[in-house]
Amino acid sequence: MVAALDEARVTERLGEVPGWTLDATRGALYRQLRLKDFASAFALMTRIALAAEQADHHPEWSNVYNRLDIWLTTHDAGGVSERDFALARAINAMLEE
Ligand code: H2B
Repeated sequence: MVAALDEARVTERLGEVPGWTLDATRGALYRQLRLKDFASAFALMTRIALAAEQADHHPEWSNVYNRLDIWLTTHDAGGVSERDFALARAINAMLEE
């Protein structure tokens, strides 16, 4: 069982995950992406899905054409945990490739 980080701690650590903000209402790390087109967005979602399965940690997300909104929250902990930072870092690494 993983523990949720408190809001101040999450805010403090946002520098580790450029592009992500705290969505305090949802208790989640949030990032909005605009890809080239739908195919690019869905390709990225596929990669994220595979990483999520491997880590057994899954995103909440919404996709409209080339836009992808991602919320990372740890349901088991009721907030943002280390696992969300790990997935945010992994997604950022994919975007840098
Ligand atoms: N994903 C996320 N985002 N939060 C969780 O707490 C979580 C998960 N728990 N994926 C996992 C699956 C858990 O339900 C399974 C049983 O390991």
